[in-house]
Amino acid sequence: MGSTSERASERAEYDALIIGAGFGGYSMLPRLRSLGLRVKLYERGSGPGGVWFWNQYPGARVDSDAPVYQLFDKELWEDFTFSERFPGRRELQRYFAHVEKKWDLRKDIEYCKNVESADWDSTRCRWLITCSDGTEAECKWMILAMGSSSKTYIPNIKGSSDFRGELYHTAHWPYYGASLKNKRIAVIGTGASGIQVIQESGKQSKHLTVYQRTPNLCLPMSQRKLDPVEEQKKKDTGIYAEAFSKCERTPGGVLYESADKNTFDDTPEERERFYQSLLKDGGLQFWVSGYKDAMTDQKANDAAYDFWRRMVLKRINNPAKGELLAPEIPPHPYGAKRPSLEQNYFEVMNQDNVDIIDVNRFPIEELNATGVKTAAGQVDVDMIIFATGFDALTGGFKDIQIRGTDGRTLTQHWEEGVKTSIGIAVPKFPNMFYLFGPQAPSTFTNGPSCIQSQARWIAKVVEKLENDKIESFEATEASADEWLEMVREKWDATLFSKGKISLPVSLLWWSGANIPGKKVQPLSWAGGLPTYMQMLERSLENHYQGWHTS
Ligand code: N01
Repeated sequence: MGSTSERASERAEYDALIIGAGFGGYSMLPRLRSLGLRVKLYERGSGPGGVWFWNQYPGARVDSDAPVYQLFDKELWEDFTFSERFPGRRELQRYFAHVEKKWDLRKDIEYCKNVESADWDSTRCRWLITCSDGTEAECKWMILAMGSSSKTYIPNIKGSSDFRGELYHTAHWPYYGASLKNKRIAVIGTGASGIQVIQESGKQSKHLTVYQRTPNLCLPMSQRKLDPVEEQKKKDTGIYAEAFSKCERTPGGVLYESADKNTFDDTPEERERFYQSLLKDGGLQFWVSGYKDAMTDQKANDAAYDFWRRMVLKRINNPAKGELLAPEIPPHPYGAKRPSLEQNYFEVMNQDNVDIIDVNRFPIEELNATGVKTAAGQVDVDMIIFATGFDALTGGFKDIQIRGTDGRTLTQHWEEGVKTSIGIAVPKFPNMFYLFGPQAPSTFTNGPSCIQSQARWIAKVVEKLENDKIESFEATEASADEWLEMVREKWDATLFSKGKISLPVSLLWWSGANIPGKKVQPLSWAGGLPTYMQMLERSLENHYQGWHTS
């Protein structure tokens, strides 16, 4: 090993270093480059896409409507048109390749670069970065764009290493593919990934056993092919541009928002018609555009659940399965967990070769050489698929030892609870911003809408700081304390927590409750994207009132 000074001379120097080549990294890189900064992006995968690079499982597709699940720049959308309303992973990968080419991003990206540590050097106001292949770099600005779902979660089940068949997590699906055909398959978990992989397994497998803990109160996707001629017309007549602009004005960064009426303002007949109309066009509208009291009033929420249940039960002819998939007593208030979008989920669950095991009643006791054992018995399978989700929002930060001004890592700081400044920066970690992470509107928004708004703000701030010759920019403790309060207050006003009705918080990955030992707290800002952006702007007023500068 050379001396410190020798090593320093081998260190690549950048003005800004971005970690992650998903929507976050791709939103940041061109913006910082256009400021004239020397920028580099490190990505641990071998290609772009972030979640769309890693989630290779059969059936993976987005549940945000086209055209708003993309970057909103005209030069990108004018010559790329998605072919489906809800694009699949392959098309999303092609989209990232299109962005990379169009913006000539590749020259500033290094793939297969796994960042292991980042240390703040307070004498020089630089981040010192180390990668697992020995690469060292330093930068003034560090942007963490690992996203909300980069660290997978697999429950610790006895005997996992004894299983002799194929075993995958949905987000670590082999790149070369893994056939489901004619196999006996077990799927553990029924979140968004579970629903999608179950639909595919149901089509192809010999037998499928689904291990369900909480039924997914999913909604019809109403997938459809997009007509390129129609889409071109929408581009030419300003409909695309208006859609992207609207995404910056609605709380969820989507094209729709809740109705301006309460549930019981309508008669039962009107209510029925309204619910039907929300379901008719598919997508998340039943959740997002419903009555405005649906997430704050128990009775209003019950009415939505009752309607949803009636619709689902019509599609299930086995009463025992019906009770597991759409139980009489709701598992939680409707929408307090993000509903997924389904295409033929309930028909698949109806099939004779598909079994559902309720793991609340029959917990998984062990995995063994041939399959899965619960109190209901042994099921021998060829493949086990963990669709058990992520250490969401904060997990990705744990893979990098990030040491701030006091030498403690970010993970150590957050062990006592996540505290951030407006969901974009952390006290004691100067010149560091993150995108689509904890205490931002992340979970409650369309990803690209939230990410691009944050990226625009970061680029604007960096430009201003560079012009003002500021070397160090650090969130104040006071602003982080204030933000913590505000996040809690907004959360408490909804059904996500102890608001006006019962508490489903223990069920939510939105609060960290899915990870054993993780502190349970609100991890997303429930006050909407426009309000969030106002808070960011306000923090800069009166000479950067929410920040220390030097
Ligand atoms: O993960 P999840 P996901 N035994 O955490 C269950 C985005 N996404 O990968 O509900 C048995 O939602 C767990 O049970 P419960 C999207 O934002 C988007 O599916 O906690 N089961 C749950 O059913 C999404 O919300 C898309 O009781 C266990 C499941 O595993 C987010 O990613 C596609 C268990 C985990 O579901 C996460 O989705 C995919 C155990 N020990 C993902 N532990 C689209 O855009 C956990 N579970 C379409």
